[in-house]
Amino acid sequence: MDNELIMDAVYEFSKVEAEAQQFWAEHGSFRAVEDPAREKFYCLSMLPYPSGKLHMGHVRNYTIGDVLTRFHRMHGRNVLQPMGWDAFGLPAENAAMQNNVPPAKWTWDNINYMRKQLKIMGFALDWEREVATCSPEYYRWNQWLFLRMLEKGIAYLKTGTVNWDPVDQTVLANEQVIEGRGWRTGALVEKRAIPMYYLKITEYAEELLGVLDAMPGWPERVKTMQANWIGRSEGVEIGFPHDDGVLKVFTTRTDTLFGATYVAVAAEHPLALKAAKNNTQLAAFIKECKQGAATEAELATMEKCGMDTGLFVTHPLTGDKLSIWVSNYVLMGYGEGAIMAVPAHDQRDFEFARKYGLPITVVVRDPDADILDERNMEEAFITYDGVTCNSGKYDGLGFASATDAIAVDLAAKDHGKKRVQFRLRDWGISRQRYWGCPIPIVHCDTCGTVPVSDENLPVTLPEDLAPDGSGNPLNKCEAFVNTECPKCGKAARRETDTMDTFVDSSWYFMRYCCADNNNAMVDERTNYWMPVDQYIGGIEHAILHLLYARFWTRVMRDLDLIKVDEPFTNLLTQGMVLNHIYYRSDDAGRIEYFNPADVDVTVDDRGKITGMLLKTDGKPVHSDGLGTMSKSKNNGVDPQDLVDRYGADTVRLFMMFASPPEQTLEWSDTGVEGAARFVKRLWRVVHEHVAENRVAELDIGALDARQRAMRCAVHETLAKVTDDIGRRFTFNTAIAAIMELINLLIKKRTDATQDGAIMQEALSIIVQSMSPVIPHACHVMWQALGHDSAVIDSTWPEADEAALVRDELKYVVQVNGKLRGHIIVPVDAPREVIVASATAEPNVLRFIDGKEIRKEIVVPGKLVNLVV
Ligand code: ANZ
Ligand code: ZN
Repeated sequence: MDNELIMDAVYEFSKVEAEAQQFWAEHGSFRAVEDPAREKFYCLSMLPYPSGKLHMGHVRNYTIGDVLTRFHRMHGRNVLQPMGWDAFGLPAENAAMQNNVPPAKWTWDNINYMRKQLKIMGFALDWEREVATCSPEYYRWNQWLFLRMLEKGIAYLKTGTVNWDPVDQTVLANEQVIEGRGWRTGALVEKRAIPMYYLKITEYAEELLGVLDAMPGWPERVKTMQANWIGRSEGVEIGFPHDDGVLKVFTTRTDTLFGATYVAVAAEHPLALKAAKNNTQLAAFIKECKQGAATEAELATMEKCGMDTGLFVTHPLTGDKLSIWVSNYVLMGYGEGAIMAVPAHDQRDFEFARKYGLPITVVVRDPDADILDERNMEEAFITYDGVTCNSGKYDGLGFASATDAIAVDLAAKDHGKKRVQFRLRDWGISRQRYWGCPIPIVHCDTCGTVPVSDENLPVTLPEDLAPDGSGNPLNKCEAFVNTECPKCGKAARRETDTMDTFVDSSWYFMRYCCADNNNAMVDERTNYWMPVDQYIGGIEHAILHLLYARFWTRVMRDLDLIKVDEPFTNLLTQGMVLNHIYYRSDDAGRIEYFNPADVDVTVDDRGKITGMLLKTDGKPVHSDGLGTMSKSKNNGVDPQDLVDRYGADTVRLFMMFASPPEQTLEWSDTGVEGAARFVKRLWRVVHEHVAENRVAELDIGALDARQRAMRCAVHETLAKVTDDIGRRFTFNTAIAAIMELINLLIKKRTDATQDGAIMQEALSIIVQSMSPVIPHACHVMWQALGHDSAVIDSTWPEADEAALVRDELKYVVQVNGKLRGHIIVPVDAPREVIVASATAEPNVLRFIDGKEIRKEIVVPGKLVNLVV
């Protein structure tokens, strides 16, 4: 290392940042090498979609990851922090249509630009492991694993429904359907049944749910979201006999069986289709249902309608005839696609029964009240704490005993068995989209669907196509489509569906471990690094991405490719970055949003807003409060502008200081300026100290009380900062503590010889503690302080226990419970001395002067309260 001290008096961020980055690049500082002898730490941030340029959410996410990376590295751990690109997906196709550039070019251009931006931020990334999911070297392993899944029956073909735009003659993704219409054409979207590939995530449902409790490193809220999504229900499958067989329903309320007054099936249910064969009205109704809402959320709010099939089932215990209805609130994809309807105790059934005049029978009662009269019920009576009634020999039982008793009798008649039902569905991965990983399947007229053989992987996606709005361009690409059947060799056609992009992000973190291996998906290095020790990303991925990654990891485990069960040991979900929203609306109700940077906000001296004027025309705009930074609200701040103005360190510092990572971060220009001032101040203090060139060695035995107190503050702050960063993730309080410490040192230091030594120790500790947050400035300051190693290679300092022993204590002094002053007394001061010191404090004296002290309360180490 260059020992010559180069530290300008004035902090010039561009020079400082270039110098530090050059050092890291030359020394390969962030290259991670497997070393079984060392404790590893895999620090991972969710990879970005290459949309064009970094936004504030990225910057926040990656700064958090970087602070932790550098912190753990300085603790001697072998840290891996990689980066890559979630590069397939719809936005590239939309951009392609707008600008007529192939998605591949658009994507790679964006990647190249955003990579530069990440480098400017100074993140400690190992760029040798970079992965782009749109590169054949990566996605060939999607294809390879898909083939393994096919062999094991984890991947299978099934008819699924898609959104079909009849005008564009194309399949739409869910997000392209807006209020039932195609986003481009505005045409009414139809449901179409087509064959698609599914992955059996349901086979892992029990495990994915069961282990959540044993994952202390995940936020409770995320675990709850996952549990709800998996949705485990214990219930009974009940058979209702009819003329041609038995209608099965799934219920979680077997205790209400005697209250079933009709049964209902989904529009796609075989019984509905059969009944519709000679009932045109019913056929029309079924068709209407198919066009309707698709999601469960939509179904919940939708008007419930149905139609009687004219058919009947027999109640398995009473023998009563119950009519069979087709109804739009019964989902084909859940349970048996059929329900027993209990209007008295299920709100959907209640509304339906009232609408169509179906009978309602109360079979659960509040044990301390009369049985409800169905004629004047206004809503279903829903409770698990009631007892059964109107249920023959089962009367008077609670939920659990009624369920058990009825289930036993149903089982004896072979009309029911207990079972567990999951809300989770198998994962449909076929997308009728161009910009994705090709599904490695060939369609042969003779052999059917035939998997591509391993030697012929990857099935490479042509990169020169551009969608034009008329469906997947792969369909028209003869060079791609025409091939030979791997089985019989005859001419055949390639599958043109591509994989859901969630496939790409389900295992990228394992590929980083061995990104250069072109012979295998993963290798021993993957076992070294996995699981990820710290994963950081947005809460919007709490469900699907994390669940798919957990599933995919288990599939790879069961194929003996890796050894871990859970991919992410600790999870941190960072909050959104918010900014003000300003708008105007015209008479037609059209809303125009203005960027906060273009609005002048005036405040009175109390901070109350007095005006919001658009800078360009001086006329008022309205405020819509704070909201997530987004294009649609035009309230984004471009991180690049800030970096250009203030440097990466200031931007990083603002991000970490403005709020704790899991909470939302409110954008503030003054906050950024404050961060910039702090970096400059620290720089100035260090520069002054270095320039003074006070060379005395620290001699702890020679320190006086004032000097010991200074050192105590330094080491107390260090202990706090270490805990705040490493355990609590409260980077903001760590930074605040350092700011306070600097103020205190400046106030307390004198020209005394040992003060120079204390400042040397203190500033070294401060620079090391701040280096994860503002690594560039700290890199230069550390050298200037005379250290031989680079700060990134230095060992995180440890608080000196001896320095933490205080020889003085600070007491709060109250008079009649009100704060009146502070005193400092020796640690071993007896009670009389403490009280004497308190009563002598000038401000306290004003409140007790001439009065009789009736009581003296002393809380050791804390407080004195004088009662007068
Ligand atoms: C009778 C009953 C009585 C029900 C009652 C509820 C309350 P979870 O808890 O989500 O598993 N159900 C079953 N299959 C359905 C389908 N395909 N579409 C719509 N609803 C369906 O929900 C289980 C309950 O949801 C089942 O219990 C069934 O209604 C309904 F007082 O059966 B219940
Ligand atoms: Zn063939």
